[in-house]
Amino acid sequence: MPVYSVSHVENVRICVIMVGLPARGKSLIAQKIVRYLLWLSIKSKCFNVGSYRRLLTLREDTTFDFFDPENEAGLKVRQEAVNQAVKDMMKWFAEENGVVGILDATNSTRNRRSQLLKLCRENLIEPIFLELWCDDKDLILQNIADVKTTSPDYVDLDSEYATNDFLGRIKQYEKYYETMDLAADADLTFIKLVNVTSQIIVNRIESYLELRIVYYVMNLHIKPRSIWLSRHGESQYNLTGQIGGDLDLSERGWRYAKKLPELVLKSLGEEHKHTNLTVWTSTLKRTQQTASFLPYQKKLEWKALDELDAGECDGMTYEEIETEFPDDFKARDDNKYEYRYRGGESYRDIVIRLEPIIMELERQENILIITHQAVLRCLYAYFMNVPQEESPWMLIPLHTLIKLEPRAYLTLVLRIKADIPAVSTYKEKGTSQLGEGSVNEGSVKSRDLISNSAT
Ligand SMILES: *[C@@H]1O[C@H](CO)[C@@H](O)[C@H](O)[C@H]1NC(C)=O
Ligand SMILES: *[C@@H]1O[C@H](CO)[C@@H](O)[C@H](O)[C@H]1NC(C)=O
Ligand SMILES: *[C@@H]1O[C@H](CO)[C@@H](O)[C@H](O)[C@H]1NC(C)=O
Ligand SMILES: CC(=O)N[C@H]1CO[C@H](CO)[C@@H](O)[C@@H]1O
Repeated sequence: MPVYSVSHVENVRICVIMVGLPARGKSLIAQKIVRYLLWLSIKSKCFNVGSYRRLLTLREDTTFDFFDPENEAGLKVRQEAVNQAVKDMMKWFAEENGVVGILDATNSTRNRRSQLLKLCRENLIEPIFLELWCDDKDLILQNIADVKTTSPDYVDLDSEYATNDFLGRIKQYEKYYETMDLAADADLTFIKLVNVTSQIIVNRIESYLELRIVYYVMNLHIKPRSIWLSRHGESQYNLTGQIGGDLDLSERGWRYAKKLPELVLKSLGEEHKHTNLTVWTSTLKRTQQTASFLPYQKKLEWKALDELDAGECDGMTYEEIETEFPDDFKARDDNKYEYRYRGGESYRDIVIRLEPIIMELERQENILIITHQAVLRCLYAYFMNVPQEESPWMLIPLHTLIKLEPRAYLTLVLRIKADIPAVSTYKEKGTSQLGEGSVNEGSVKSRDLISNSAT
């Protein structure tokens, strides 16, 4: 049963220790795991040793020589950075009831790893090593390109300089790197991903939560790709402000459907205009009609993408709900994420049914998803790390195409408006009236390292 109740993970504490040379995508994967677990309401946090190091040194001092194992000053600073990160992580486990902490460091030697192992065991934390091993030169160069354009270490630096410096840094680590090994590390819990996921070695996975993490990383790939999200075009129910149902598009909704292929092309740009997208819709007519003019062969319907089930309130307007079920109306406003419609669903229920969609999305490349407001909010929250208190209130207007481009340290967001009017289906807290009022896109905050650069 894929339900993550708090009691289920009670008393389980896991430390994921990243292992791997620089430019293997460790930070990217560490952040993705955190984002995924937070989305499932499992308290997680990433402790990135690189950011601790940056606080301890000036950038001028961190050219690749700094990473030479013979460079004592450099070694001291790096050791200090690891110590501080570990200390903060232990404090977070103890004082904030953290469940999954990720230590994002190189931890290149067996000796270093055994120290961490000891510390975890002393604190009753399950350690799991996650190694990213790769000897595919193209992949490494691609990672370097990504890091260099987005890492704080290389802001404003010349591109060729940055690449060479980074290659130099990797060489320094290679001097003492020891990979995870089935013989030497037989007793440890670890996952080793070779060339991303061409080969996966899994050793001694014990708890259910560890297994979830393993399953998630097994689905990941790091090929560049984009994900497009759109709500269906305006539907007939807008005339009346009713929710739910399975009605046809309105005339303006059809206009949006006809315009959608052009919006997608615009978002692809001239260079990529021949890119093949796969289109996913829900099983409801309004999403399939919205997809009907798209020139792509591959279209899939997912029941899991259907709109939040409003149960007994299906087909009612918000005003009717307020009159007929005043307590429910208020309860939903008070905690929209948890509120479950009579005989229907809550936002949390949607997140649970979307989990297979997220897994499949991670495995796929370019996907365009046409779905419904509540479902789209949950998907967007996953990619943009939007907290639960905010996600059910996010403004995702009709007739707007959203393109998400996941990168190493952030997700780029492009919103393209179709310029076809539509009614607002946004309901603010405390009213049954529809309309966007004072809420704007600025209220959608992105957290941590995953930032939102809307254009
Ligand atoms: C990883 O990929 C590279 C390049 O494709 C290949 O030469 C190498 O054999 C692969 N390594 C393993 C262990 O699969
Ligand atoms: C949608 O609703 C607006 C006003 O609420 C109305 O002007 C418009 O005609 C409707 N569109 C259709 C045809 O459904
Ligand atoms: C996209 O898919 C179509 C049909 O499946 C195919 O004819 C076309 O060559 C593909 N285009 C690219 C760029 O792969
Ligand atoms: C960044 C990092 O964790 N590096 C450490 C890995 O382990 C070796 C050996 O203990 C240390 O010298 C590094 O500083």
